[in-house]
Amino acid sequence: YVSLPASCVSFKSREQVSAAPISKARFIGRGTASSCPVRCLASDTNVFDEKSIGRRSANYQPPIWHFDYVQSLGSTYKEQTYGELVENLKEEVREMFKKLKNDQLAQLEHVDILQRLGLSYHFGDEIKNILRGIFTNSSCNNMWKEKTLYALSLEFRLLRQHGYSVPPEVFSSFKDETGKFMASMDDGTMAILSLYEASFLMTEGESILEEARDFAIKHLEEYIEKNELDQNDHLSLLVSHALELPLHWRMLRLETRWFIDVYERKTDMNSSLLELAKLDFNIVQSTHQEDLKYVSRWWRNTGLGEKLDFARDRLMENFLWTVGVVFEPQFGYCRRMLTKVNALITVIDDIYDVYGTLDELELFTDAVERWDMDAMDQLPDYMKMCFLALHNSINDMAYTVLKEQGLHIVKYLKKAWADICKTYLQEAKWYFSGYTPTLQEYIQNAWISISAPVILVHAYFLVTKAITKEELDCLEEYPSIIRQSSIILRLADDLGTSSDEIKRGDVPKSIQCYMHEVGASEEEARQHIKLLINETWKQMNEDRVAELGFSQTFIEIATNLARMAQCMYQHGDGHGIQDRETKDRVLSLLVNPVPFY
Ligand code: LA6
Ligand code: MN
Ligand code: MN
Ligand code: MN
Ligand code: MN
Repeated sequence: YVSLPASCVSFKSREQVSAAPISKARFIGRGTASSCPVRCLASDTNVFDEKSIGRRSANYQPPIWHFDYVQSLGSTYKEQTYGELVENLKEEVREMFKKLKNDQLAQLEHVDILQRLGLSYHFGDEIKNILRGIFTNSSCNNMWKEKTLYALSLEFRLLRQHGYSVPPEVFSSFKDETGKFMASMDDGTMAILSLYEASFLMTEGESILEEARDFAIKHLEEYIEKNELDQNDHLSLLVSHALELPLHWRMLRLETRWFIDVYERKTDMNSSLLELAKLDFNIVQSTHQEDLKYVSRWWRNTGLGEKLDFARDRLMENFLWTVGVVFEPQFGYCRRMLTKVNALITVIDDIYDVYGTLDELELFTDAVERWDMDAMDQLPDYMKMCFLALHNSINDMAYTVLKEQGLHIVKYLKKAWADICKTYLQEAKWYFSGYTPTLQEYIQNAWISISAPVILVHAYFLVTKAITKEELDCLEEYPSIIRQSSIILRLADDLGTSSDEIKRGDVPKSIQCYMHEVGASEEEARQHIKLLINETWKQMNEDRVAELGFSQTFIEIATNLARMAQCMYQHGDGHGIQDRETKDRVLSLLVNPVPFY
């Protein structure tokens, strides 16, 4: 079963043993690298114990993206080479803005297209000015009534997206005497599509937007039915894409990659805009590749992928999460550090969910809470590695903030890790005692155990230039926007992963808790969870506007995490299972440049 002496000889030969398909036995020898014979005896007894422990296994597949492959990535689209061309094209776009000065609708469409082509981050000031002007004009002169459904919906969506509070009543004029939305042939499908996308900016209690959404969905579904045969119709393409997931919920980079292809086929497209979009996408991709290569070296140096064979080794997928959360080239450091955070979370989650015994998990939780080297002594070897990797990586990030901003933030980071470990432990206890919590009890714990709070606390420090005391106090209590983002991530994850989790043995997830609590079928429970995701988005939309204390960057990051969750779990477990949609996404976002011809 396991070649015992090997674990006593030297670290090196233990690694060789590891190459054999006896993965789980790898950490059986508790001795250190150069153990003496006495330690060997100790190992002997441990092997005996180990066999009776009966650890679970998730049978995760080894990574499909190998180190050498990742290191070989390199695109020719370097910023230096294309800098001048990009600058000229950007200047052209600014000229377009000027030409549209007297046409509000055209301005809004221009902003929308820039956003969808992934270019809006270059034109932050221009866009801000345009929207401010339009908002002032519409609200001061109460111009809402004068607009077509198409124009109003587009304006409503863009203004709310950028933090303006536009009242939902602006849509009142599109309802008849009985309070129903009017379907008018003149409005057309483009208008209904525009209304549909706008409705996802709704906050709680805005029933008019709820009606608008139901109305739009019904009409768009009819449109698709009628046009089923016409696969090449531009509008059908847009409509079916929108029905799959609304724009407001979509991962930005993937949407950009998709929209570049759609825009190219549009008959009245602007070729400079298209060229800029493609160039920019490829340049951004090349900076992502450098970030990826850096973290891939870091990951290999930790040795965790190799040593902790029971855990998911998913560096590429962890990086994809990060790109979903923050893609702009200037946030490379943040991307690199957040990928480390994700990789550590993924491994630690598997320790708690799959491999660890309850006793071990108690010890690990205690060590993280104490954040103390001495607490490490009590841990089994496999946990020692993980603990020290965590400790080193996180302290390293804190060191950078100390160096650059003079702020001592270890306290905040370690609290986030202690919080997640405590909730992991709670789930393990529930699992081992066979307890099924109520849905509410479950969520109260699980919004933390999904790791979004850890990710977002780190993200805050990685992107905030001027950290304030108020924000720090707020952060410690996890502000609402963090909570909403976490709940969406949790629920989306449960929809995508719980079937496999229950099969291998794991705590009941939201779906099972709800089924148990109200006696619902699995399908009903899934519908209920989807409904909760909808509700949570409403609160998130409110927080996006209300929590002005946080920077726009941070608010976008929190929103993007929820978007990324819906992307990753759109077709099942996209994080654990590498070779389906996730693989195609990695290829199109991180590997292949957009072709020019
Ligand atoms: C999902 O795994 C997982 F690993 C996460 C930590 C989700 C988000 C991951 C990032 C951003 P699983 P559990 C790296 O479905 O056990 O096992 O909480 O999470 O359901
Ligand atoms: Mn492995
Ligand atoms: Mn898990
Ligand atoms: Mn877990
Ligand atoms: Mn899960």
